[in-house]
Amino acid sequence: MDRLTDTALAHLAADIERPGYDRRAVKTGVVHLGIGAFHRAHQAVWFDDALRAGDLRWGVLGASLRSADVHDQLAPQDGLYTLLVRDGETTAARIIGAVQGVLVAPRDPGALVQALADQDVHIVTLTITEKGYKLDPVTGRLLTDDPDLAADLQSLAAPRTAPGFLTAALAIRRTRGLAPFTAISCDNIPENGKRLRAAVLALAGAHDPGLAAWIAAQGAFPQTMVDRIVPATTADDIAALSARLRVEDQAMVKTEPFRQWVIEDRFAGPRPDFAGLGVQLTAEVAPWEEAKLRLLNGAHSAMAYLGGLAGIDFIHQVVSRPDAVSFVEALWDEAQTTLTPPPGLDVAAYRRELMARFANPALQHRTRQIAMDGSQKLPQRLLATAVARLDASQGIDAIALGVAAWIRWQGGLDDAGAAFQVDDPLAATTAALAVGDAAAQVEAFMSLRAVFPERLAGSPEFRAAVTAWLDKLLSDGALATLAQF
Ligand code: NAI
Ligand code: CS2
Repeated sequence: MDRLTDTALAHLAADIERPGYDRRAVKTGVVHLGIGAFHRAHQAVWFDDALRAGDLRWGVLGASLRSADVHDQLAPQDGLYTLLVRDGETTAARIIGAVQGVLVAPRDPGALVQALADQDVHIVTLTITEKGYKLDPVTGRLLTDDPDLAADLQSLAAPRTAPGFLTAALAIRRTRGLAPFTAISCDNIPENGKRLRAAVLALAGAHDPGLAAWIAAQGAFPQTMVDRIVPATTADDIAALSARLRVEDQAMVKTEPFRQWVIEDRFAGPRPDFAGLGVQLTAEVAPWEEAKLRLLNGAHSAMAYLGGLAGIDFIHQVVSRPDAVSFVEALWDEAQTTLTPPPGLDVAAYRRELMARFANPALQHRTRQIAMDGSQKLPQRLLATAVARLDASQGIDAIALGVAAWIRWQGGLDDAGAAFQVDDPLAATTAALAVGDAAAQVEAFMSLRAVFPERLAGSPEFRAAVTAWLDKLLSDGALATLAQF
């Protein structure tokens, strides 16, 4: 079957939305690092909206810092792909034209550095997953013993890490008398802008204190909150779409109708008319970010481990169980008291909307996908809430069950005894801790300072609650434990 290309666009069925602007006239104004599914269903769609509105400065050059997969999917398709928006029975299809090409950084690091240094590039967005920042998840400090980061600290001639690429390109921009770009982290990490800025300043400072001072004074690393559920695409998704399009699209992404992007209003240069496109610009992102991480993502992670242990494949199947819904509501009751909701966020309505989003059966969002990289996710999703609750002398029962399920997951065996691979940068370490009875495991895990802060490790109440739930999970399994909750 032919591939989706610029020439194929004219032959698509009338109900498929098309870019509608002259793609040849589009300039590259954005470089995106980590062009996975989420970027293609979120930021790239807003840049596509800007292009459709007639501002042709915002084409996107994608880059992969690791594999060539997305390059190989998009290159034969002129960068085109389909955004499928699924809601129950309905599926809307829109072809996104914003992506102009994909660089594979390990093949040619210099090409990515030069692209980032281009005078027309004003914005750099990043979705490199939590682990791509090379930061300690608890303290946010640079992992200087990471081999790639150590290499970038030595030399930026051929960068390997995202902070390394940004720093190398900013050095060239400074030499050329260009303004820095605005670097927007779109990963689910707390204080994402501050952390990215700190990583870049640390690297720049190691090479050239003058460069670090220039970036500190003129650069912009706004905080952001990003939200849209984007499950990984499957081979079945591609086959079904190809039958509908009559051309093959290997780069398609599927998502839900909901989308939200809150950006701190701090830019180093030009930007699209974000506000006109429905992006929220604000002085204070933290309250939005905390609400999203602790409510949406906290529930997601807890459901991923409990559901995954019980052999439940998808999130909508988890929330089809009344006991799981009660558990999520209890978790949200605990999280809610720790929030300072921003003006404009009605938490009760937000919770109702989240539950409906989780229940969307057309999304097919795998518990296994969300379970990935838990060591990087737990601190901001569940543990920060636990700290705030304990500081306020409040209970942590539901959070403790979520944490116990994560610990149980590290053993790599589900409740039916089936083995699975724990996909996490700390998997080897956590596997060695997940031995013995509940008390022994909790004792061992509490010394894992990359995940559990002193405040929790030293809390008898936290330890006791996690141990009690882990004991139940080990003896009765996740479903029976949820039923007793
Ligand atoms: P994906 O698996 O499709 O893409 C991940 C991207 O990150 C790939 O480009 C990969 O090469 C890159 N990456 C992975 N490890 C890296 C490393 N160590 N260094 C540099 N790059 C690395 O995943 P997806 O769905 O695009 O999600 C990526 C991130 O986007 C998530 O981790 C999360 O922080 C954020 N996000 C995702 C949402 C979703 O529903 N999928 C929604 C909100 C945020
Ligand atoms: C999920 C998120 O994979 C995960 O860990 O919790 O990617 C979630 O889908 C998004 O944050 C929704 O915005």
